Amino acid sequence: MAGGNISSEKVDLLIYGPSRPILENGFSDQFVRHAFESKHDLERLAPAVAEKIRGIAVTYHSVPADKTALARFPKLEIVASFGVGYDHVDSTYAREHNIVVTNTPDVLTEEVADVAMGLLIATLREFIKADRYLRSGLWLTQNFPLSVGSLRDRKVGIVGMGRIGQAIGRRLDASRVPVAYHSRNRSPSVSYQHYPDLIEMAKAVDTLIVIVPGGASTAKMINADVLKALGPRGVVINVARGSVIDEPALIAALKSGTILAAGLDVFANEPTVPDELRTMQNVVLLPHIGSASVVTRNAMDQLVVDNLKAWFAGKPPLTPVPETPVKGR
Ligand code: NAP
Ligand code: 8YV
Repeated sequence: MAGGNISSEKVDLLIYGPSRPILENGFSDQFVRHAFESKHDLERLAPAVAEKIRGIAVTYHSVPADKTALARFPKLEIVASFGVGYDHVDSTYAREHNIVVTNTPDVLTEEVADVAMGLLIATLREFIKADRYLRSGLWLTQNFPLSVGSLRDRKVGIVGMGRIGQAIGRRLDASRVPVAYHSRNRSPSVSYQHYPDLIEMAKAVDTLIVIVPGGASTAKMINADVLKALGPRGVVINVARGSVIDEPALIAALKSGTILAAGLDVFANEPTVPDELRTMQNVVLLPHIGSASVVTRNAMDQLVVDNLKAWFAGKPPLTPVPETPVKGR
């Protein structure tokens, strides 16, 4: 990747997606900010301004930094994306055009692992139903029914044993729950049983926690065959991307009793969630809040700003994605 110019000249930046205080106040007056909330808004960007843009902050996963969007900016050097997942950024186009892409790994790992663990327990022990039960006054007449699900008799298969998968594993270890995992490569960082074949793992466990990146290589990997292999005690927790699950197959499996329950933080067509899921009793649904605390989202925003500042100070970006490595700045 080519380096940004180290000079005192002004740098035009595009803030693409919702803006927030750290993105507004974190840049010195060396930077000229242009803010556009959505792809639709971007169409209003004057070509004379587009020609000056050298850096983009993509501030939410719902704004696609696809080829059409990126191709508007002939002088683009860096796309600093908010979030560790960057399946909404065309990193292949970026690599081919000498544009570096950065994401925000690590700063959200423990937060997302907390949510995965909370979602697992809430799903198994039916916290949401129990809360509704109490509020409705039903507790005054009889105790809440015992939950069929429990963490105590489970074996969890983690799908994806990267940064967040390992943090989820640590939480399951502390809870004394046996763990196995599926990924394409064995991880040298863990000693859990590795299953290169997802169906084989689904047969061997009764719970899947899904935490792989989105994109073509993981699209609909949790399909009807995997759900059938998981079996009638099966529970699926998805904190990865909606694209990773075949959503109609999941709905059918939940309806027919092919699996027991699901806890979902992500959906195929966010923020629209199928009515069938919204009316089911054996699911817990969260509006993509894996990293959504003030402290963690601020750390993610700060890393977006720091990547851009490092680049335009002539230094290597802090967290380039593997597709666009930066060497020797
Ligand atoms: P990471 O460190 O890059 O780990 C990714 C893991 O997935 C690795 O173990 C990788 O192993 C595995 N993997 C990748 N492609 C695979 C494939 N085709 N089949 C099987 N395994 C595959 O990423 P991370 O930091 O843990 O984050 C993981 C993902 O979580 C992000 O990309 C994002 O989509 C999602 N996420 C969601 C939220 C939320 O709010 N719900 C928050 C943060 C992150 P191999 O390469 O060996 O296969
Ligand atoms: C963010 C996420 O909510 O980091 C990710 O991959 O999914 C979440 O932390 C999302 O990226 C916001 O755009």
